[in-house]
Amino acid sequence: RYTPRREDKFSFGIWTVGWQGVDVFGPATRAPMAADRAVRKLAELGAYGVNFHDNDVFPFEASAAERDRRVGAFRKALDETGVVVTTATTNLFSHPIFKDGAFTSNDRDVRRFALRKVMDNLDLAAELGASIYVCWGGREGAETGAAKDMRVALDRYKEAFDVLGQYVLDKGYKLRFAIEPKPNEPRGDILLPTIGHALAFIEELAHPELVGLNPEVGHEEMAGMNYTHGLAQALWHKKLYHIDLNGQHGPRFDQDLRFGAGNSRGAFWVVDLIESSDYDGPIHFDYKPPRTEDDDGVWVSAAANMRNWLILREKVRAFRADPEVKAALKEARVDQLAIPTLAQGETWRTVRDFTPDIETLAKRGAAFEHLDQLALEHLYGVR
Ligand code: GLT
Ligand code: MN
Ligand code: MN
Ligand code: MN
Repeated sequence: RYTPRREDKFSFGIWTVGWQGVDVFGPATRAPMAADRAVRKLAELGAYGVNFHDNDVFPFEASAAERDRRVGAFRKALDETGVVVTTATTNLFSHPIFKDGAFTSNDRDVRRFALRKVMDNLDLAAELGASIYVCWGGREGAETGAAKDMRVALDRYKEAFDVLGQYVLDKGYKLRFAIEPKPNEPRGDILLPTIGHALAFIEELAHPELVGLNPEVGHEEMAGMNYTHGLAQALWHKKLYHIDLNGQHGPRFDQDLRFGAGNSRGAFWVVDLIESSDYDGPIHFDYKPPRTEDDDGVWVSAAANMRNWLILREKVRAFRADPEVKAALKEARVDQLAIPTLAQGETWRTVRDFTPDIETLAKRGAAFEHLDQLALEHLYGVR
């Protein structure tokens, strides 16, 4: 009943199941996982696609021969399983040279090398058939005040997207970039901290049509934002290129829990929005199997992401089909918001002296609580 199918388009970052559990207070609790093993195991669980960083497939220091060998093994696993590369990205945060950022490092050589590193992996991404290229600028930021002029840093951030956009156009790649906002961690404060900041930034680029968003549940919730509302605004701007699904318990460190854990009420509305939208990218999970888990636990938690999506999808569909919900929606006048405030041909003159029955309007309840309780009862499984 909750078995993932290809058409569900579930995908995972290679680094998710491959996370060894290193955190600020302790070393790895699990062995390294080769990218090809991750692909094979994810395929067994019913995943359709993957996203990868260059250095999820081969190490930063890899020789050309080593890189080819690792990419070969990765490609073989993809071919043999039919798992698709939907998305790719660059690791611009692990190596010490990126300690002050990549595109916005104060060091120009680091910035130039970062562009080169992205171009190298754009070639591989195009070769493997990716259509979205994620840009998470985890190290683009600061802990201190005077060390970085944020306005100048934004000039350099824009310059990077302009150069990389031109590269993709000149090469004829069918790739679009998706910026992933995050407010903090690993930097004290990260540039482009929320969906809204990133949307405004995109409009200043040379090729805004090549750049959209990859919002992550936990990152928006760390900033106290409503993730579903953020997705809705990204959709409204036609900028929702990709989604990073996971779970988070409010504003605290980035938890990257499996989807459906953490804010499960929020997860219900995420599924509801995506189901009713024209988003047709992968249903992508970017989570971390907790450090407590062994290899078996990794696959239990990986499978649970997809299972939770399917469970919530069933609940959302039942909610939307429920006649009592339909009546409650009507009662809450949800449909009326779709009616333009001015009718065809009307102008400000029409409403310039509009005087409704203020007393009646002020007394009238919105009837939202009944509607929301019906949603919760579907979520709690009693309807
Ligand atoms: C890293 C980060 C994620 C980003 C990945 C893309 S890497 O794990 O925490 O949120 O999506 O670079
Ligand atoms: Mn992410
Ligand atoms: Mn995260
Ligand atoms: Mn993450």
